[in-house]
This record gives sequence, C-alpha cells and structure tokens, in this order.
Amino acid sequence: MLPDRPQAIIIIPCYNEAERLPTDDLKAFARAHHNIRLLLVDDGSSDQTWEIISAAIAECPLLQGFRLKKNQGKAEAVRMGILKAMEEAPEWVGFWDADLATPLHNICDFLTTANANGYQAVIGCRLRRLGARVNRKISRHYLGRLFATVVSMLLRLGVYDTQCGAKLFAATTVNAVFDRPFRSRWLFDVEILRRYVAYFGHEWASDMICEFPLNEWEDVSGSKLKMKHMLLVPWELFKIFSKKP
Ligand SMILES: Nc1nc2c(ncn2[C@@H]2O[C@H](COP(=O)(O)OP(=O)(O)O)[C@@H](O)[C@H]2O)c(=O)[nH]1
Ligand SMILES: [Mg+2]
Repeated sequence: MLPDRPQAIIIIPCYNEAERLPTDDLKAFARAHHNIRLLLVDDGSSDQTWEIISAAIAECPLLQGFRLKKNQGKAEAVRMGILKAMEEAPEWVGFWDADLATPLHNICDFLTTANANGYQAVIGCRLRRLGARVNRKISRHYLGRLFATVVSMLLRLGVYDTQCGAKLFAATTVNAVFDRPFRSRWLFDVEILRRYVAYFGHEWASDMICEFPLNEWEDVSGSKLKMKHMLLVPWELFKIFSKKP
C-alpha cells in the first residue's frame, strides 16, 4: 500500500524528451521508494514524449504525470507541477531534470540531509573536486563560475551553483516561492533564491538552504540550452533584480 502522505513529490519537467527520457530508471526508482513520488510534466512537447510517459505510467502506476497543452517553459512547467503536487500534502516537493544528469538516488540523500539538519531547501551543487565525478563541459564550468559569482553578489548570498536541475523544498515554504509565475524563463532557479531571500531574509536563506555537493553529475547530451540563451542572461537577470520579487 502507498503511504497516504508522500514524503516527497519530485517534478520531472519534460520538453521533447522522447529521445532520452530514462523511463527504466524512473520506474525502478518509483518501485523502490514508495514514499517518494515522481510526477512527470509534459510541457506541450511536439514529439512522442507524452506517449512515452503514458506507457511508463501504464507499466508502473507509481509514476504520475500530466500534460500541458502548450509549451510554457521549464519554470512554469515546474511551478504547475509543484502546485499540483501540493494537493497530496507532501512534506517536500522538488524538481529533477529529465536527463537524470543528477542521479535519482540523490533525492534520498537530499531528504536525509534536510531532515538531519533542519534545512528547508536542499539544492544540488556541481562542485568540481577530487574524489567526485562531476563531468561538465569545461566551457560550461567556467561560464558557470562567472555566472555564480555575479549572482552571489546580486543575491548577497554565498552560493556556488544556482543552476543545477536538482532541488528540494519544504512544502511549508512553497507558497512563498511558487504562488505566482516567474519573470524569468531561463533563470528561474535564481528567482527561487531571490524569493526565499525576500520572504524569509538573508540570514534564514544562508542557514536554511543547503547546497549539496554532488558526487556524480553527468553532462547528458541533448541539452536544449543553446549559446543564444547565454546572451539572454543579462536581460533575464535584469528582469529578476530590477523590481521587488
Ligand atoms: N518544461 C520545459 N522543460 C524544459 C524546456 N526546456 C528544457 N526543459 C527541461 O529542463 C530540463 C533540463 O533541460 P536540459 O536541456 O537538459 O538543460 P541543461 O542540462 O540545463 O542544459 C529537462 O528536464 C528538460 O526537459 C522547456 O521549454 N520546457
Ligand atoms: Mg541536461
């Protein structure tokens, strides 16, 4: 029997993921962790993504999914998924990139870390270091370092990696962050932190949000983030920081 109140519901945003959605891994994880639900959100894909999600759910009803008619972008797809997840009163919600660049087993580590230390949010951190297999393209790594430095200054928060697609939030904090659409389509991860700071304050954000250094992270090919999106970074940051969140 499934527990009535899931410990966590993790949104997996899927946009044209037919080529690379690892449904076997998703099914195996769902079967092994009944307290954690995976909710796949098809963001108006134009390929076979929804057919693939539906087939996976038919085989493994522990997986959940819904489909947005029109493509809304990752930020809104995640937000819609989280609001839907809240109907089941989970203790935690989060999102995880569909390419599983961050392995699913880290969801359990995030939960353990949060519960042991009282954190209200845990976010993946791709800290390149000895003893960890964090395989990122070198250009992405250095652009990421530059980006994180700028964002740290804007947020006035010592954060190393805002952009990792593996994040977990206490359900009690969801209203403060996800109650309204994000202004930024590409940098909503930054906007999430900005909203935490605005709502709970800098001290709270420094103490209650934990960056979890991943032992494994794989740059999976097929990314939809292109060089042209990098050019939009200043504009996206302006949208986020020019007004009250
Ligand atoms: N909902 C939605 N998800 C998207 C969109 N573009 C990318 N994603 C999802 O965002 C996640 C990360 O995308 P990916 O292309 O791997 O980006 P990268 O690894 O950050 O370069 C995946 O789960 C994608 O399906 C989009 O327009 N809408
Ligand atoms: Mg990716």
